[in-house]
Amino acid sequence: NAMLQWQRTGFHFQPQKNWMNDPNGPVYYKGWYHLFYQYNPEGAIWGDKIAWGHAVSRDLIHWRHLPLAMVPDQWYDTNGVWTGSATTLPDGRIVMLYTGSTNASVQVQCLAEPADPSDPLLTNWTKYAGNPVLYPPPGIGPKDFRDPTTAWLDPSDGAWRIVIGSKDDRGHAGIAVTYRTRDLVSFELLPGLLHRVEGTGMWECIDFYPVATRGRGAARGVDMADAMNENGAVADDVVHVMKASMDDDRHDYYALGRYDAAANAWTPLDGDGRDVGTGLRYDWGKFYASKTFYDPAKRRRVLWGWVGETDSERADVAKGWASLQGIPRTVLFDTKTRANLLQWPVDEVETLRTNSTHLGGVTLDTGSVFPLSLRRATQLDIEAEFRLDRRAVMALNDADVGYNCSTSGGAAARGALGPFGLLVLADRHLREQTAVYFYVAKGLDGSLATHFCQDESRSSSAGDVVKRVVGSDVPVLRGENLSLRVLVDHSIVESFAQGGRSTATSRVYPTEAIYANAGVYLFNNATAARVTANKLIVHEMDSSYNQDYYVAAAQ
Ligand code: DQQ
Repeated sequence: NAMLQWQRTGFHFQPQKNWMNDPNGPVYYKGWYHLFYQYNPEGAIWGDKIAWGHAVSRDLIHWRHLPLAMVPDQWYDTNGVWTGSATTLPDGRIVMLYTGSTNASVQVQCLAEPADPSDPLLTNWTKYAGNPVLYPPPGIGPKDFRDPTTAWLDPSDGAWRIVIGSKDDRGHAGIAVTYRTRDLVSFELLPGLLHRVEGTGMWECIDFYPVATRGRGAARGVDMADAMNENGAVADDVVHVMKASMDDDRHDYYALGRYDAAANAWTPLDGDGRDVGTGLRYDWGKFYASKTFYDPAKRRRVLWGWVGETDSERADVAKGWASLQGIPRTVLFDTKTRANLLQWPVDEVETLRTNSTHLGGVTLDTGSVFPLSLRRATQLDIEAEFRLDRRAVMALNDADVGYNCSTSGGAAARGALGPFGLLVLADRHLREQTAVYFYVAKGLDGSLATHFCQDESRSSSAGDVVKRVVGSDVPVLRGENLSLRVLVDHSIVESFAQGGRSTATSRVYPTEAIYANAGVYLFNNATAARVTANKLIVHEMDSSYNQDYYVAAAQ
């Protein structure tokens, strides 16, 4: 449907057509980044014949699509080749562990390896003849056992560990179970649970990885093996992130904790209040089934997340495709707050920047909107920093108490110290707009709290779209400005506040604010404070689907 063509992105990953969901087995191999993904070759909706799509890149931004890596062609995965992870063996070879949905819809774990390890593109895959390698253990439901993590070697015994997500019907608890294996073929269930959180339901796509918390190491990623000493004790400048994709509410939750390998236990640093599912999310918008990998080439940990559609299934079928992947994000421990991760678009995305417009120093009166003059505003990378006028401090007494993005009136509901920020994918009459904004309010204890929200409620005049106000409070430390990074790409707005302490991704479906009719505005809807945009740089972005790039790169 040509009418819907504008919704396709310029620099976010998507297949040429059909349905996509979770990122699978991201890995770096012989100079290439590989992304596999859940894919339905038969249409634009999820189905019972899910296969593994595959693409490769030199830089995580320019992708070359390859043939399907695996399809459901065995009794143990005939209902779907589901989510899995890559493991790099000590000799450099790669293996994949994935979930098969069997002919009886039982969830089993399976092993596959490249048919030709000398092929850097890893085009063909061979499933292990002895599959499946793992069945649901006693006490676990046959349909509640999926999405194996990357395996890591425990130095204490030289054997591999993997984690798989499930649920325990007693207490409707999400659980993480650990297996030990020497050969990735026969597995032993470790006693106890790596973790369990009451009331959170089925945990899909568990991710478990270390981040460094101190010194120069904190600026780099950490591979599992580098986080432990030879006895299997975790280094004291490392914490482990546990992430679960919660099937109940379809969000990716994480927490920081201590991993005790000998005890097969992980414990959240800050107790129950900030446990997996009760505290932090990777993203407050549409972002699910994410997975990290360690990139040895750039010594960083990179996060991929599935960004689904929020329009109707009917609209997806009409346009012939569904879903995007977010721009890959580097993940680091926040050494300033020491309480959260920092997520940031990989540096390589900046190579797409062209035509940069610098507009710093604009002051916005209360209740004002300021249009930016840009050539094209459908593909952007925006860097902005705001400061509230000094008088704002005086207005503090009037600030509302206990603001909440999702129950607020969004960008149109005025308070003393917010909302203010950016309107993107906005038409000339501002009938359609996606607002990315801050709102300063008082916390329940009277202290100052800054909220970072994304308001989708006027993002489209189409009716069959889920439109919400999403976001959360975000830590702002003494002396910091309020900062935003916003990636705009036709039908996706991916925003990062305070250097990546909080993020929000929205799918949007403007009908008027498309092509040359899309614009960007600064706005300040606070009633008591002027706002200055100290810094405002808008980069127009090239498209990444440039096949010539690959002809050159392959030679
Ligand atoms: N998607 C896969 C499952 C996983 C779910 C099936 C998460 O393996 O649990 O497509 O989106």
